[in-house]
Amino acid sequence: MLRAVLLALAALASAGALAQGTVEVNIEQYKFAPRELKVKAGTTVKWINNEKRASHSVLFPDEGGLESDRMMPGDSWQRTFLKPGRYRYGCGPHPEMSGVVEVTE
Ligand SMILES: [Cu+2]
Repeated sequence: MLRAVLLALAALASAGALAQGTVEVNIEQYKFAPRELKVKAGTTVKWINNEKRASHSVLFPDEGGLESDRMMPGDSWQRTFLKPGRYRYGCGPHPEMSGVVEVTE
């Protein structure tokens, strides 16, 4: 019983942290919106593919090509940024797409 209550509390706490610390980037019409994002260190950025058909990824060329799985319409992917810096990114299959996450202290 106590264990169940503790688990419920832990779930609530993590849900609260998520709601506070997550910023969404919408992917639609082959664009990331907002294209430039400024967040504090520790923030999670969640990319959501809102296309009708196209699939996309999130690719960080400055970090050895770190890339998300391919996101089908309706899929999302998230990354938590712990270190301040300017993180340029693009889309694997569509080099014309680009965005930036600027992480401050
Ligand atoms: Cu794309």
